[in-house]
Amino acid sequence: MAKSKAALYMTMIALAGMLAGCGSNSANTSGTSASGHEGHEQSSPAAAPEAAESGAHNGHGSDEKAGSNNGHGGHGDVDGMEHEQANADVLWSFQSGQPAAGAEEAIELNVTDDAGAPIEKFDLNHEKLMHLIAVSSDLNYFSHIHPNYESGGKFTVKETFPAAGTYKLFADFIPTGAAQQTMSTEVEVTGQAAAKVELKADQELVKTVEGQQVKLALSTTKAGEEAKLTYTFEDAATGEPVTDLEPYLGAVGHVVIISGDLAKYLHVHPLDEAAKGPDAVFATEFPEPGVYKIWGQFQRGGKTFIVPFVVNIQA
Ligand SMILES: [Cu+2]
Repeated sequence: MAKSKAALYMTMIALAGMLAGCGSNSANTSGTSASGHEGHEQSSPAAAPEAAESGAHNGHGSDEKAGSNNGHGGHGDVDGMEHEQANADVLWSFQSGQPAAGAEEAIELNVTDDAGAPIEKFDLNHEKLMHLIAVSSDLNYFSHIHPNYESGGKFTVKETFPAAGTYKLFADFIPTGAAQQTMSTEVEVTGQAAAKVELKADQELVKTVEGQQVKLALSTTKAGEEAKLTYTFEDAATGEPVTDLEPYLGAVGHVVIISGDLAKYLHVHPLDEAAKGPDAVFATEFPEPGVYKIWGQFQRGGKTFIVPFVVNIQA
């Protein structure tokens, strides 16, 4: 990339960051992606509970930190307010300067330490070095993708934002020897906006997705308590329990939870990663009262599917 272009790039990122900070529009759901684990789906990853308080980290430097409590790793903090270890920083670059709705955008993430030196080594976490979740500000659009590691702390990935508006992107990764990090940014996408979808708690936590009837039970709907999320699957046509769920990124399912104000991000892995159904159980803790959207991402018959639910968490 030529120098002048790089400069323009950075300017645009800063601009995008500023725009993102002051408004929120909506975007649409892209629907379920048929392709394995990459792509846009209306759902998400899962894992041991890693709660993250997502700060904001824009191209111009405001920092967003997400504490993380990685269930297998055992480090990170639940409330995400502080983390001592491994303060990573991510510089986000959008190749076009400002993404346009419907156009494929190349995204570059450069991971550095606090001093600005590249972080070059990362641990695999559920088969990937980095997980990236992009959501529209109304949480109607959800995309779970996996940036490729180039070298020198640089990751690249392509994403097509479906409609205009503000999007929030969360990258989670584990610098070798450090706690899991979640960094985020906001970006304003130009073009045709979609109708904003109201985020409203589901009356009933049951949905039929791609032939499976999926129920979600929460052991508590109170903030600050350990909440077990139990998904139960049955064949929608026959009513038979589903016992042949397949591993997706090394576990029976992946769950991502984001608060309605986009401030809290939790990436939760199953308690028993080898489960095959009819139950898949996850444990986490909702840090604060409010509305949360929960995307469960599962695989059966070689096909991944995403099950979204919206819940209300009380004080
Ligand atoms: Cu992922």
